Amino acid sequence: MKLVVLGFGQCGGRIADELARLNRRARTYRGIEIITGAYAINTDVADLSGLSTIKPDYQHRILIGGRKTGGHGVGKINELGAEIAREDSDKIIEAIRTTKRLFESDAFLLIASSGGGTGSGAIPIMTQLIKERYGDKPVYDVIVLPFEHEEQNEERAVYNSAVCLKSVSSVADATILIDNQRYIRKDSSLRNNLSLINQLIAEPFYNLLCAGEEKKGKHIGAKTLDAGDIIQTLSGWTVLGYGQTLLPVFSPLLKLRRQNFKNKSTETFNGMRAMDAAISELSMKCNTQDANRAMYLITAPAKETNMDLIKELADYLRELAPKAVIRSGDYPRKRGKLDVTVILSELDTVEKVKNYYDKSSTLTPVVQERQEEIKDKLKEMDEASKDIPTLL
Ligand SMILES: Nc1nc2c(ncn2[C@@H]2O[C@H](COP(=O)(O)OP(=O)(O)OP(=O)(O)O)[C@@H](O)[C@H]2O)c(=O)[nH]1
Ligand SMILES: [Mg+2]
Repeated sequence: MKLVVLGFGQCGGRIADELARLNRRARTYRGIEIITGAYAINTDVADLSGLSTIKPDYQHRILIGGRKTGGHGVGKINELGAEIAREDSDKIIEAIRTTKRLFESDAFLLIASSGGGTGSGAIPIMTQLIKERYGDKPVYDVIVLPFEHEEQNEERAVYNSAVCLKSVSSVADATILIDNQRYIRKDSSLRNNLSLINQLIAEPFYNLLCAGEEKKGKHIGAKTLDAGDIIQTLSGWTVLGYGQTLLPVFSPLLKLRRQNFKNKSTETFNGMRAMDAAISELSMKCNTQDANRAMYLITAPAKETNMDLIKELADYLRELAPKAVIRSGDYPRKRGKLDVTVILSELDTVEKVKNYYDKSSTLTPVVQERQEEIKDKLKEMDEASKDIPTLL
């Protein structure tokens, strides 16, 4: 599957940069292309210059709202992020138009955090405009949710998230939810290592996008999972999971073991372990039973996958998501590793999103009142200065 990737704000830009790196990896090690164009869009010049893989010209690192913000961001005011995106949308659309293999691309992937100002304000506006312009391609939005400590200490993070999620969910073909907090569950030192979190966020996309683009026979599985399957799976609220099991590479006994029945169960066990890890490490906590569509991809040495394993994994996922239409595929790759990528989509209940909505309905009047107060105070300042001459 080939994507056009657009990252908005600091978080979105950095994750788009990470995906651009995955594309470089796919090109170097697998000779395939998974991203046709990668763009970062921000109101902050410093954030744009801090990226490393997205091309460093103004058409790929796009500064918006330069006049309004002086290149310093919108300070978490997502209404301003939205307004600026609308005003400068031509710049972004024009950049997309020049993407070399735009017409070969299967979909757009837009990324932003929900808690900031620029990304969370710009992403719904651009999703809508891109959909209007390129109606034949789906538009998927990746939304990164704030850390717990941010939700507790900054009511703007909760309010922005609610507004962003509501807006995005009404325009995007699917909203992929990524909860920052999930990535520091096991190791809280990661909180200060956003770049490692970004790598973990991007990783599941690697095999998922590569599988359907393979041209070499030995890497084509019994059941290929291509762009069509992914498009059929992605709809509405969505989460991703990724898990892996390391396999012994040089085992003289391996060949012998493979021939007997016992070994088959070892292979199945390895696969189940990876699937287990994928499900327990979902990008956001949810109830798997709420999924109406699901998909898994198993990437492993051809000899490590067998029909038993594929069937076992399908049965396992069916138990976890009994309502879901399940699609699956296998992707034969080199020795030493077995990994499973899972998508749970069309979730009909998402507690975390509902919580943002609940908390924000009490915050909405407070935020609006505060904005009125700011306006009143500025008016007072204007009044006080009315008899003072000006130099302009
Ligand atoms: N995973 C991840 N989260 C990030 C990263 N950078 C910021 N965040 C999260 O994103 C939220 C803040 O949004 P930003 O993306 O920094 O904001 P912005 O879109 O640039 O908007 P303004 O700076 O307000 O103009 C917080 O919840 C951060 O924890 C990143 O590189 N990776
Ligand atoms: Mg910023």
